[in-house]
Amino acid sequence: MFAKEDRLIRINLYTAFIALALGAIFGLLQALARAPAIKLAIPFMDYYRALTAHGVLMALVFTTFFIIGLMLFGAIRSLGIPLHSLALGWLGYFLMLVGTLAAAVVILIGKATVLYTFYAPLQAHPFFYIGATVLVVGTWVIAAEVFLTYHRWRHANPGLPVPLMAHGIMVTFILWLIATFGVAILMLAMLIPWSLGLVNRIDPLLARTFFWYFGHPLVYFWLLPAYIVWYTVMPKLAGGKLFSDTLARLSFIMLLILSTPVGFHHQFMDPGIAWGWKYSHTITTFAVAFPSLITAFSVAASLELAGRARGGKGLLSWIGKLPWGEPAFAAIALSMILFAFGGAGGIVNASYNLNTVVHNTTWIVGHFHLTVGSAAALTFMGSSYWLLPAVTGKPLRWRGLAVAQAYLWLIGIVIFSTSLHLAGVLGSPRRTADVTYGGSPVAASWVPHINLSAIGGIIMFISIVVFSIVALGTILSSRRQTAVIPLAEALSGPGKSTGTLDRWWLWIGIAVILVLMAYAA
Ligand code: HAS
Repeated sequence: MFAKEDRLIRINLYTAFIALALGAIFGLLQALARAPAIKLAIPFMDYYRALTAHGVLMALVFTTFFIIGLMLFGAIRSLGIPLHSLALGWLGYFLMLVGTLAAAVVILIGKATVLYTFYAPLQAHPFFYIGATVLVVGTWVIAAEVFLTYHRWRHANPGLPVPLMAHGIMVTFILWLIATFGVAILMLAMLIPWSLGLVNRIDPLLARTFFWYFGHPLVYFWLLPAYIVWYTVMPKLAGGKLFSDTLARLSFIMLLILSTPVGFHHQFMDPGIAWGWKYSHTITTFAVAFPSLITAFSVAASLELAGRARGGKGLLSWIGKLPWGEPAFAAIALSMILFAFGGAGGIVNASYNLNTVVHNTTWIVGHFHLTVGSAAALTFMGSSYWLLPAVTGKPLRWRGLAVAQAYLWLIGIVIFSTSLHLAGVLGSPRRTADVTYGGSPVAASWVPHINLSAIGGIIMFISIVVFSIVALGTILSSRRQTAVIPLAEALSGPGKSTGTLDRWWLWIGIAVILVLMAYAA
């Protein structure tokens, strides 16, 4: 029924997989170059260029293309109608691809070594900024596609609650539009004119503020698709039902309104921002952790229901009854467990006094490999194990390898992230090529941890190689099989009619008011 749409979805997913594989190579090179025990000389480029390529490929390219593929799949399957216009979908894809290639070329030739945060006054070739802008415009075209498709569904189904998956997808794209407003101003009004030489001055603090206006909701643009899978697919993979549809909607809406007015928590240590603003962003930062706490409760309750339905008894023995040998379930469940630690680290980061200790140290690198690198990336890899069969019509190949991939990621990331957290507390700065600081005795305390992190990095690399083998084996397989899409039913909710949580304009209005209060008041 959706054969033409599935082609578009497949190409988005395959592009994401290529970015993941290339990003993993740069990740491995970095881990080996940074470890004093190995000190690998990266071929053809220095550490910072490799770091930029790794960050951009993983954090911006892999995530964006995968999310677009997953969201398009979820939109049409949950609404039960084809896309509004396939041409719009392809236009969005090609814009994203052209933008990515432009930025990638200038990074690889060493003209855009500005890391994935591209802070001024580090300056890149104009093609980097223009490419990134075209990539974002491509995502706006896809957002328009999703909104138009939703509009058609709504027209045909007045008064009905939006299916939960589509609800989460709408929230993801609305949040994305609000977030990318900040990066659009940063690019068009500041970085592009500056890189073209049209203006010769730039205000680094203002540029960072616009970056983090965008950068924090960006992390929820990564997280929301993972949450959509945790709520709408995981209960089914576990063999149970979603605990509460309404709680899921509530957490999506809370993320929508609270994700943007928090950017200053990335700038606690920046001079030039009054303490009152930093304090107000601290409050909203703690508030935005609430939907994640709701998620922890609801998803754990759904899994407990499944575990008990499988015969689990007692306080915790239901956990052992869950299908830990199933590739998609194992990867996604492990990503949840890792996120519990990543989220706790986020609370540390958000506490001003503790932030003074961990800011700009490898602790932060440990934090974001548990969050975007596990809650999001491992969920995306796990989701590929049911998504690829659904969009290719082929069974998943080498299921045992796929299960091993998930556990390898767990082992690798635990070693990698724990050692970086520990090194960070000892004061090891992030984004430095020479970890030893020329043999400084202070640096000697964190060197063993950095060496250990390289072992974690190697295991994570192997995990991505195994993932790539399974994905490629499935894509190239000649076997055919009709896949069942694992969409969960809810134990409770939604009601029969559209509730307040489906009223988009109300929540968009509140989100915009909060943004104005946090940044423009
Ligand atoms: Fe963060 C820095 C605070 C969440 C990503 N964060 C970063 C950076 C990245 C990032 C990339 O306040 C570095 C940026 C850079 O390069 O400079 N972060 C938070 C807080 C949260 C948080 C309070 N971060 C995320 C998520 C990310 C992400 C999500 C990506 C996807 N972060 C910060 C701060 C900084 C920061 C400061 C700046 C630091 C600095 O100084 O530079 C919260 O939203 C976290 C809430 C989450 C929880 C966990 C809930 C647990 C769940 C798991 C459930 C598990 C179950 C187990 C059910 C409270 C939902 C299942 C059971 C079974 C048996 C299977």
